[in-house]
Amino acid sequence: MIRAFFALTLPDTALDQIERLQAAIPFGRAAPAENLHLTLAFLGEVSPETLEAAHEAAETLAPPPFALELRGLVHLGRQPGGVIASGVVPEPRLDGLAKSLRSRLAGTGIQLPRERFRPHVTLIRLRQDDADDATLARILGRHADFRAGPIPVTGLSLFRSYLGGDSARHEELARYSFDPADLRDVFSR
Ligand code: 2AM
Repeated sequence: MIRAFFALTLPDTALDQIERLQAAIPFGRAAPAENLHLTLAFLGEVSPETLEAAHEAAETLAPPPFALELRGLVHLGRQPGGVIASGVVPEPRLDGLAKSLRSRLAGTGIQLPRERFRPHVTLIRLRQDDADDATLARILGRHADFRAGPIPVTGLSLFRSYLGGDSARHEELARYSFDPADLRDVFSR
């Protein structure tokens, strides 16, 4: 079985900003730059046939390119533990992209976890005793003005995730670029 997910990758400028922010948070395990992504749909453990069906479904997507912006920090998951993630400025085209991807996947019979789409980029993974509520609240407040972007979204990627060791390893299996004819619009804005 193959553990896989669809995600947006981030450009180097955003990764640099994120790495500076991670360095300013004095606890938890920072996600390495090569693991930073915005998950659109988590497939879980799937067979090679299901992965192929997911790949074919993603190939039919043709949304217009758009840009997004990271903003502020949020804590996700149960405290103690969970993760610190960057939030994302609400962007209907991002929600639309996740929705059409998920409905195409569902159309091929793939069962996705029932979690609603909550755009974020996981930055720090917390162990149970890393930070108490007050410390966590202080850090989230201190970095509430974190911003990264605008980040042009010109395609998405299918990743395989290998668990084990200190942090998972992600391998990009496929990249789905949006219509190159539209890219000039995003970059010229
Ligand atoms: P996240 O950090 O954006 O939450 C690979 O496991 C990736 O899939 C993780 O980095 C995680 O991204 C995302 N993911 C989303 N839902 C998940 C779930 N239920 N279990 C594990 N990973 C999930």
